[in-house]
Amino acid sequence: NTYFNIRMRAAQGGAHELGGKHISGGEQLTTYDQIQQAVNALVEKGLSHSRGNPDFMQLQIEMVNRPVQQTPPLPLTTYDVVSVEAGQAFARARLHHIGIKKEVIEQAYEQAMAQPSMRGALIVDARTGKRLDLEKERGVRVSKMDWREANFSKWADAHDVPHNPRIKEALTLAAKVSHHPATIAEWCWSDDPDYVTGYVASKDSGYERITKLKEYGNEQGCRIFFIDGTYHVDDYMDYLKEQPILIQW
Ligand code: PML
Repeated sequence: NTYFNIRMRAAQGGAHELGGKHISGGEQLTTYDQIQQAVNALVEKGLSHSRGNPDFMQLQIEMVNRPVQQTPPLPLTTYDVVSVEAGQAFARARLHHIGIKKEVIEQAYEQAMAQPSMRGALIVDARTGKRLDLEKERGVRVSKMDWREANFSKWADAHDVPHNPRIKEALTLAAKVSHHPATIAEWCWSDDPDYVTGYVASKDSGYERITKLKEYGNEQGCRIFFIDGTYHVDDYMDYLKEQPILIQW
């Protein structure tokens, strides 16, 4: 089966490259006969965002050349925390439990916070805390992944998870990232000022949602991949950007 990756990004105040503010983005990986439907869904997503109306939108339709791999979703757990401090402390405890040293967690956190407008991910050596990617203030964008709506719906019903596109997208990304043998853990929260839930994920501990990792109104997100630094970072980035993956329950 030939697949196509459809990508949408929307901004306000002109194109992203010309200084416009990012409003929303999204991707779908579909077969040829589903392209129209995917385009419609992505345009709708770009037009109806809580951050306002875009004045720039770009759509890209690209045939995918590599064979699509499949991977199952990560098991999901939600931890309710009472405050940002409790959530941040809990996230650190989970990362430490996965095997990451406290100094490394702090060093990665500091590096992420030093890049307030970064939309992609930071790749960090899980032993040293050193940043491995060379994407500067942009960070690494994970791409070419999807989870068919019908399959996600069945999974969500069976696990009592809300049918929420944001959760679906985060789960899809986390499953793709953790599927790579170099990945030890991921730590993420949104840059959306109205969304404060984030997660820690790994192959063994699954996708652990933490209900408060920042205050409302805060636009600084975070996405860190802690990896085994003995892997070649170029191969790892190529996997994140180019290897098509479908989540299949
Ligand atoms: C969730 O599980 O509720 C999603 C958390 C991460 C959202 C990341 C994002 O929106 O960019």
